[in-house]
This record gives sequence, C-alpha cells and structure tokens, in this order.
Amino acid sequence: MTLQESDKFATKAIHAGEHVDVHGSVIEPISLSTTFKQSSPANPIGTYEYSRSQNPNRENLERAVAALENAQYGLAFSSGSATTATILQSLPQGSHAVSIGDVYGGTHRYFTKVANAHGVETSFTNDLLNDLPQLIKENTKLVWIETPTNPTLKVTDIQKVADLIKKHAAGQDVILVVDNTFLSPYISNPLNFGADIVVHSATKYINGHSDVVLGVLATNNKPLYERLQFLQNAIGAIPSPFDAWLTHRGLKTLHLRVRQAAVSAIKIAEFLASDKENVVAVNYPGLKTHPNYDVVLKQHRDALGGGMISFRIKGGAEAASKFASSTRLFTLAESLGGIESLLEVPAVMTHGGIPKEAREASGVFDDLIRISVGIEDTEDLLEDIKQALKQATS
Ligand code: P1T
Repeated sequence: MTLQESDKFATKAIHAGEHVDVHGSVIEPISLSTTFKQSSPANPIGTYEYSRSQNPNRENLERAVAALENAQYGLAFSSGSATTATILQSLPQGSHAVSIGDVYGGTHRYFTKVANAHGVETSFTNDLLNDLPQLIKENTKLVWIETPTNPTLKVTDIQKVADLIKKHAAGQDVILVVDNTFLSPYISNPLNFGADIVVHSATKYINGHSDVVLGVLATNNKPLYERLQFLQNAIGAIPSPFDAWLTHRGLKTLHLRVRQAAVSAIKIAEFLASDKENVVAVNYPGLKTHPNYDVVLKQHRDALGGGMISFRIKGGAEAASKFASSTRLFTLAESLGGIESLLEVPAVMTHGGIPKEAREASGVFDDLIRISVGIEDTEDLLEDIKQALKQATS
C-alpha cells in the first residue's frame, strides 16, 4: 500500500510506516532480535545491523510520526525527556537557549540542572514574543516553545517566533523546537509554522493508553536529523521494539481519541468558566475567551482546544486537594493524554520542583488543578466534575 500526497490524516495514521514481511502479516510482527545477519564482514543482508542503531518496529514508528507531522525524518527515544536531553546534548558547549517559562517541570529541570553542566545556559520568559529580541545573544543556539504550555495552556504563535529568530539571529543557526505533546499531530503541525524540530512525549496522546513511556521528534532539516540520529545511537536512549510497536498501534487511533477528548473538554471548560462561584479562572485554548484564541484559529485543526484543561478553584490549596480526592472517574495521577481521564495538582506534583516564585510567575498557583480529559462519556465526565466541585467547595 503506497500512501498518496492527497491522503488525509486518518488514512496516514493507519497506513504510514507500514511494515513489509515475507509472510504477508497484516499486523506488524515484533522484531526482538538485537542483531542482524551479515553475509560478509560489514555487509548486513538487509538494512539492519544492531538494534540500538535501528530496528524494524522503531523505524516504522518513526516513519509514521514523521508522516503525521509533515516531516521527512523522525526519531524515537526511550522517553520524552530523553528526546529533550538528546536535542540539548546536540548544542555546542557554551551555548545559550531561550525557553518559554511555563514548560513541563522535567524540561525545566533538564535546562537548569543538567544542560548547564555542559555549559548550556537558559533564559526563561513568560512573554516570548516581546522578550526574544533582547534575549538573543551571540551564542544563542536554541529556542524552546511548548504550545499550549503545561499546565497553564498558553498558546504561542510559532510563525511569529520563527520570524523573530530570522530577523534577530540571522546566520546564527538557531533551532526552533516546539513541544507538541499537548495537542498531538492531529490538532497541530508546528513544522508548518516554521519550527525546525517538533517533539512529543509519546507517553501521552500518541501512544494514548498510559502503558508506554516513549519520546519522538520529527524534522525536515537533514543535517539536524543526521546529527540527532548520530546522538540517538551514541547515547543509546532508544525505546524497546515492544514499546515502539505498542506506540505505533496507539498512534493508529490518535485522530479518534483526540477528537473525542476535545469534544468533552470544551463542554467541561464551558461549565467551569460559567461557575463563577467556585472557579477563579479557566485555562482552555478552545474557549473563545482564551487570550490567544486568534492563534488557536490559525494553528489548531478546526480550532480544537485539545483534551487538557487547567483551572483555579476557590478555597486555595485545600480546596484543590479536596477536589482532587473527590472525583469518581478522573483518577488522581500524573501524566495525561490517555483514554482514561486523569487529574493532578501541578504545584505539588508535576511542577513541584520549580521554585515557588518562578512557578507563580507563570501562573502555577497552589489552587491550580490540571485535568486530562479522556474518552469516557461526555455527560458522565461533566457530572463527575460537578459533584467533585460541590464536595470541594461546600
Ligand atoms: O514523561 P516523558 O515521556 O519523559 O515526557 C516528558 C514530557 C515532555 N513534554 C511535556 C509537555 C510533558 O508533559 C512531559 C511529561 N509530562 C508529564 C508526565 C505530566 O504529567 O505533565
């Protein structure tokens, strides 16, 4: 089966990265072999040599992700964090990076506690479009965006950032990286808007079943791809064939899962926004009142807001904690993007490692609750939110 240029997302999700095998298996076999036969020294009989360097299941997943991100090249890693680490490891010693302030806590930790050990310094800003021209230095090599951000769902105009880099850092080879974990390739394709690399914690929507930790990146920049592929092999932070296979299976239903989650999420966000008595503020990109809704219209498929919502509950940390322990269907746990609904309190969970001042500057207050809307029935999820809110604020 050969995909055509005109094939739409759902067709690509099912068929991109399709395997070929001698038995004609419709479903891809899992290739567990760590090593592959050679006919004479340094002459593998096929395209594979050793499974850290490449493996059929990983290669097919990489091709599928690349196809969904409109990219020529994809690479898969043992986690989203390993993907981040490999990109940062590719920077020359003494480089400078600029990152959006409100990034996933683990990404913030990598920038501030690991990348700095090999001389990469990072400036964080909560107003990237305004601050970027002043923040760019002679040694700036990378700009990191998460859109929407984790957990306050701020949306950034990727094209505007790409244009600023072109204008203020021409000839400096600055790489623009977009973490697209919260939307998945179904809702947005950052490479279309000028990003050089798109990254995902595939642990979330791409796999979608909360049973694999895995990361992926995609790019159209061949030299960059080759450098990252070299590091992928040299560092060895690769996923197992089974994890690559599971993730590829999950990816095939991405469009159905993400659309359903977004259909429920807008209903829940609208309800929360209407409950002025118990809710201080709601962050959801699908709401027309979202401060960056104009960018959502441009960057997101059908103006979908995705499955992630965060909101501030009245009653502070205590009410947040009570809410988090009062839901029936939403499980209190870190992570997101699975078929099941989850919730968490970022200030003491995913973003607990960020100093309070920096955390609050990006909107992560003690009363903020983050929910990942799964694909259970919309009405049941809404009822669960309503009853938990009642319990937490009564
Ligand atoms: O967990 P891992 O696959 O290593 O991915 C890290 C990561 C990267 N980028 C974003 C936007 C993320 O949300 C994550 C992981 N996030 C969580 C575990 C969480 O609950 O937010």
